[in-house]
Amino acid sequence: MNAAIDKRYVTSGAKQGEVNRVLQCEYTPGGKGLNVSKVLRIAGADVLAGGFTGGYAGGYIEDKLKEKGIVCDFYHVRDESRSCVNIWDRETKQQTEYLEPGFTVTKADIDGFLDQYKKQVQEVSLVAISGSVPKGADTDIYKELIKIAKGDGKKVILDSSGELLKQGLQAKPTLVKPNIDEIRMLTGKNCSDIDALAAAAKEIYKNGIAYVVVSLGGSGSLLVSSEGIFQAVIPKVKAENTVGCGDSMVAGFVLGLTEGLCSEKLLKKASAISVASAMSRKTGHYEPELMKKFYKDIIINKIDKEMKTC
Ligand code: TA6
Repeated sequence: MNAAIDKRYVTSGAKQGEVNRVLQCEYTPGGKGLNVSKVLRIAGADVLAGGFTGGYAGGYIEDKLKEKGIVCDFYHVRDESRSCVNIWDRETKQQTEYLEPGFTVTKADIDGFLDQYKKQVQEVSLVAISGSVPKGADTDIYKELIKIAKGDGKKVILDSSGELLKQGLQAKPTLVKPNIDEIRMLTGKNCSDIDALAAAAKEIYKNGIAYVVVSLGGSGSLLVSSEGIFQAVIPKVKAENTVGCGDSMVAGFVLGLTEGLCSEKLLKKASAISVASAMSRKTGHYEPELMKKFYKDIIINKIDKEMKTC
């Protein structure tokens, strides 16, 4: 719902309080949902992108998406769409992000978006909901979007955080991908080791979420489903740009659920796309050849016996 222009800066020895010249910069359509959309297009999927865009920035975002063959059906507002800055400093080898909150939407904007969304849900096979929302949207908005999509018989993937995630879970999306901090917030458990993490994810699964994925960054990820608990062990790679890797993983889950893959293959596919995207300097991008290569290197361990369906 909160499209952005992602601006990737390369600096060298940038210092707070000083004038720093950017060595390289790259602009791409961003915001988690649009990174998911871009990765899906590379995989050859048909994608419809919705949410809010505004002003000249919004026009730039949509033009760039259309160049990639992504169907755009955004609700337009007058204010300018936001920018999200991702700075890679060559000297410190540090990556720093500045995420603007974006414009404020009114109740009329939300109602107009919902009318559009209800029609969009009828046209698609699966709904992926990712990232933050503009100011003015209530924290139960994702819960409402999930209810509408499920009411139309569509699978829903939710990748968000805080109250948006917590309230979204009440509508029982098909798949959620909390990180460790989010799963700690949701369950109140410390999740100090993989077994504790699996137990916490299982708790969310038992509340009616068919697939619970916990991203562990460089240590891979965990998936809990009715088929059991699986851990993906990923190869050590020299990442070029990790921004958007979680979004690439969501795109992998969209593809895998649409193909009807079993949990093991679903996690393997999503992990391979995520690792391949970390090797790309561009945000929300991966090379299919690299994904095929990594697919073979990813090990999926089943760490629990058959589980009863919830
Ligand atoms: O996950 C990476 C990223 O999508 C960046 O590309 C940047 O757009 C940011 O997250 C936006 O996050 P948000 O949750 O505000 O959509």
